[in-house]
Amino acid sequence: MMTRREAMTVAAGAAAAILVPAASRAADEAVAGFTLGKLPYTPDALEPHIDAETMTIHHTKHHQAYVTNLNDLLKKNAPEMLSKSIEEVLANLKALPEAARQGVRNNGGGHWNHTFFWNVMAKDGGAPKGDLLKKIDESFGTLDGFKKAFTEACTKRFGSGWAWLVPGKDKPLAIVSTPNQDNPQMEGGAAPILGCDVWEHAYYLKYRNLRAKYVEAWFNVVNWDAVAANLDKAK
Ligand code: MN3
Repeated sequence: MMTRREAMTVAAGAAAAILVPAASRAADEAVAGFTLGKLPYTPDALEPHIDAETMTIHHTKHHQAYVTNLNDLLKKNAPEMLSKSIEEVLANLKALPEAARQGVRNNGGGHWNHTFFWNVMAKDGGAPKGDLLKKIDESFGTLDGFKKAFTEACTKRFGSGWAWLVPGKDKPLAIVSTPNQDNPQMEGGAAPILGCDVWEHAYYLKYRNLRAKYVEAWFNVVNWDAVAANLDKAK
């Protein structure tokens, strides 16, 4: 498939007399808004821990819906935000018209959270080591201590939401949980270094009502190198 820019270049080449001013072309492309990124692996890559059907529906239906709804809301209410980064949009929710604010929070949060989530998982995620492991030990005693506390945050989140590992204040790392598609940055907190989606759509096909079983399996596909890289970025 040809991208829009390539199509324009071809068209411009075929009819050299038609000139598209660069500025208006950029503005036109910006209006397209946010797009659904590709998964960093095939949908079946995380089997048996996360099944391909769940992954496919989660990415192409749920995540896509957040992107579509976010674009629709911004087109109607704040088109200038369509050319911003998703982080900028989420950091400026208060600047949005009130009628659109909660919708952008939900759908923009959904877009950021899922993009982040796909990238902290991998087929062979390895184990935490080096500075990351040291900080986990300092904060939670042991890796098992961390897993226990994180699982508790996942299972105690009432309804839909997320559990996050974030840079801490008293200790190097801390666990927080947020409802809906919120994330710690929305309230001015630091960017998370790991997150787990505990909406039922993330696990119900395979694990039914057993959220703790899903979280236990999910630890097998945590991409610890990505978590370590997120920790480095947070420094
Ligand atoms: Mn989800």
